[in-house]
Amino acid sequence: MEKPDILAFETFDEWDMQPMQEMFNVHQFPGAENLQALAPEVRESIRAFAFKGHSTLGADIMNAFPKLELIANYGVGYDTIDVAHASSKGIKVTNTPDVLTDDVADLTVGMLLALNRDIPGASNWVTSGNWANKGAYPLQRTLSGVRVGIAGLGRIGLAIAQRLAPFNTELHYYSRAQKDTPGWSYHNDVVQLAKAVDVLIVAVSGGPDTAKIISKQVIDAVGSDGLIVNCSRGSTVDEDALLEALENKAIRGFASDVFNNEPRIDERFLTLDNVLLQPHQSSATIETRKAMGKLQRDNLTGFFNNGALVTPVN
Ligand code: 8YV
Repeated sequence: MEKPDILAFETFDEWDMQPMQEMFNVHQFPGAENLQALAPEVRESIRAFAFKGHSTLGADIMNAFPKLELIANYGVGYDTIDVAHASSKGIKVTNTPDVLTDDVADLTVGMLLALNRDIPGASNWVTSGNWANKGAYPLQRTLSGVRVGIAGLGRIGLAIAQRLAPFNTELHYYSRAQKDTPGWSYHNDVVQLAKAVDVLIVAVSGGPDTAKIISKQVIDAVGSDGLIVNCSRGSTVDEDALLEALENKAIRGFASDVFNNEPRIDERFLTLDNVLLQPHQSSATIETRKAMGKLQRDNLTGFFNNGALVTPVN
């Protein structure tokens, strides 16, 4: 059987590219502005996208590939993919859930611990010689007994909550429907959740439904003693309102793995001393990235073998 032609977006690690090339004729996406760099016969041969990254994948790109049948996303979030348009054209979309849940939850808890105790600042205190010259580092805050609110109790939000429960925290959450989680307080509104907690963790999926769900009102409700930690998407936060709150110390701190306009994030973040910033790397371990690549390929091969998708989105 002839190998199907597919288009790879962004660069893939060798451990992904090699098996992909064994099964498919892999062509490289030249960028949305540069589609004419693909010969028309190549463009017309492409049957699937091995999508990776966070660029916009809209109707214009999909429509340029008349034989496109499948978009296999490397990642659980697919907010930049126009799934409605894909569905309208009979194009299937898949993602890579579950395999990254633990790593994302681990990094989120790590960000909270690091922000709350200012672990990076304290490390700098030692390496700069301040410990020897100036003495003890300023006192930080405890996590024990703190009220933690999780906005979005899907797979990742739940894994974060399960990790934080043994830290002797009081758990609150917001989600569209109440879950069977005895002892955790449900709020059907994010502002109400923010009012009830000391730490707000953002774990909703990205996309239009959650755009700026962390609004100025939510940020104000978190208050000057509160922290916000974001592991979802930059789009979920009103960044202007957040930056203003951080500059005015209207909240105590912000930790995040995700931003608008990554990697060229708003430069105001870079000058703040009450933030902990990560380069969108919560799933970035060798083990998880290999598992994500395998799941993406399993969707591609399943589709071309017998139409079976492991983790369909639409
Ligand atoms: C990215 C992510 O997919 O899974 C997601 O939704 O945001 C990440 O795991 C990863 O950075 C590759 O682009």
